[in-house]
Amino acid sequence: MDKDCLIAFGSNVGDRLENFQGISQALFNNSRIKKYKSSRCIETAPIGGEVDQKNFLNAVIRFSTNLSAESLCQMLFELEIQFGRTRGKRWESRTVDLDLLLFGTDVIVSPTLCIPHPRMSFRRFVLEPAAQIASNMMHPTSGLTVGQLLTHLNRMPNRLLVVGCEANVFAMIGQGMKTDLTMIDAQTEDVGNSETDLAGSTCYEVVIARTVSEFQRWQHHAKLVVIVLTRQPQDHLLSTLASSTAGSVELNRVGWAELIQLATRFAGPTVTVSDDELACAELDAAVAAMGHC
Ligand code: PH2
Ligand code: MG
Ligand code: MG
Repeated sequence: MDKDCLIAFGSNVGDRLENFQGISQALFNNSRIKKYKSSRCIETAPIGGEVDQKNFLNAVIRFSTNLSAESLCQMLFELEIQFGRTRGKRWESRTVDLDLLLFGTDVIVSPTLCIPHPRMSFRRFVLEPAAQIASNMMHPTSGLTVGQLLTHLNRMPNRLLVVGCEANVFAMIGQGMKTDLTMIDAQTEDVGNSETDLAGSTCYEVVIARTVSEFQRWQHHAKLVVIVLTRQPQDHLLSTLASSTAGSVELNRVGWAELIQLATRFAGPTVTVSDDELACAELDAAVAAMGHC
């Protein structure tokens, strides 16, 4: 059975257009690839990585293939090398980056593969070209189509809905993020309150959901759900969480698991980080990647 596949192209080193045309030719001429279709190229500002990187040329390519996900990724990896890709630090400049975004509606998590691509659902430089050729393609973990994900990005207020141990989240986000953030209280604040103020602003609001009902109340008013997995032992986490909510809610293992599960199934983009220094850079990059309408 052929799979309907979506891949992302990115290049910010060398002749970017020549790189794109070379990759397009190679894929188009491959006998295992059928129904080749590509979006137009867009020029985008670099997200994450070193500050002095050049702009990217980004595009999205759709095709069907009878290759397995593993063989397809191996083939993309070899193409990257053929086009001069070298690998050093994460998010460094590259001649060609080819990421498998969607492989039918398969969800694959293995040591070598993560499909859907974990950051595709909030990256404007992926969703805008993808919507040109794959608006109706399903993103299996959010349950939204590519077109709906882009609409979500455009319509939702600049707000992060965070699930995680409140004390850790405050410490982590407060410490190291470069994004201009305002913390608001999930319990007392009204969902509609500041939405108009957030429109067109680069400032983001952060709401921490401590209970299932808080999550349910805020989930239709957030651009991105952030799941902060802590490295602390569960029991410690639960007691910190219980004390930080001042006895207002009963938190137990079941409640916590339910909250994480709900967040994971959010009908929109999610990002999962752990409570370490890398998380701030990851979240800053995620916010930057959502861009402006
Ligand atoms: N890819 C990255 C990191 N940052 N920024 C833009 N604009 N385009 C990309 O393709 C891109 C990026 C990691 O693969
Ligand atoms: Mg990439
Ligand atoms: Mg890559």
